[in-house]
Amino acid sequence: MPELLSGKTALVLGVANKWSIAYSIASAFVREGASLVLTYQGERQRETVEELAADLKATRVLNCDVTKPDELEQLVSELKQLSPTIDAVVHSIAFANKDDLSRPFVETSRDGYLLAQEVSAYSLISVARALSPLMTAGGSLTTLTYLGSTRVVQNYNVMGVAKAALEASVRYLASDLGSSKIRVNAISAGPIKTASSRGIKDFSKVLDAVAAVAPLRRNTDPAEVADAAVFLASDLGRGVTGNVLFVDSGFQIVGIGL
Ligand code: NAD
Ligand code: IMJ
Repeated sequence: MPELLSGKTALVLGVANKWSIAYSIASAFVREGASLVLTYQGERQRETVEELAADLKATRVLNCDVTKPDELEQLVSELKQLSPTIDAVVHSIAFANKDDLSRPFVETSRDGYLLAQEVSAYSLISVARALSPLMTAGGSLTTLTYLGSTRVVQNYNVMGVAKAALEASVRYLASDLGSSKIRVNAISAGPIKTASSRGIKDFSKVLDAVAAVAPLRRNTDPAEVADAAVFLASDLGRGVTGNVLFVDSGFQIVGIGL
């Protein structure tokens, strides 16, 4: 099989550990011949991400907390020295206060709302603004979203509202950046066990409920999300922008599943 990303440089934001969806994506990108740059969120993650990056033979590992404009600027200046162009960017970042993912949605505080929006939605806009000038040969920006943006999913709450804003941002960014040949898309993944889902109340029940009714009658494997990300980053995805691509065993089409 020919490599789909050879000659391309990819930046992947959001690897925290080997269960991260971003890690599966990074490893599929390397399999397809991309040269890889990873970022981590602060000193606490550095060692783990550096070890994973070494396994993947990533060319560089850089610090970047997306809520800190100076760190994004620093990232851009280091990338400029590293590679003449960036061809693919993956944004796999979300955060909300844990309390806001278990209490009734109506109790969401202003601070909790703004935090979820800043980290999970606004950061896509700041990443696009910072990195698009480096994507001089055109390219692809892909983010991760979840069905809770358009449907009520128990406990997803403030994250659902942030994902709605993220998906709308994908469309506006796709419109702005299309003339620079930069495509912007989201992958809506089915529930996957990661650090961001493990602690969630009743998450195992969610996994079982999805597998029981999804057309494919199983849960989503992060490798399937990663292969869709390869498609979007590759030339095979050249006509696709402003889209939300569901990689969820088909769960989102189900009305009543028996
Ligand atoms: P994860 O915890 O491995 O990844 C979340 C990442 O966000 C971490 O690497 C964390 O460091 C990063 N992050 C949080 N705040 C940040 C900040 N201020 N600056 C930089 N990075 C920051 O969990 P995951 O499940 O791999 O989540 C990745 C993405 O996939 C998220 O957008 C999530 O909403 C989405 N998603 C997850 C699932 C699922 O079931 N796990 C399903 C659909 C979509
Ligand atoms: C998260 C909460 C509630 C229900 C959920 C999830 N379902 C799924 C997720 C059904 C699939 C995972 N997901 C799609 C996310 O986007 C998770 C985001 C997240 C998770 C945490 C947990 C730990 C924490 N803050 C978080 N912020 C965002 O402190």
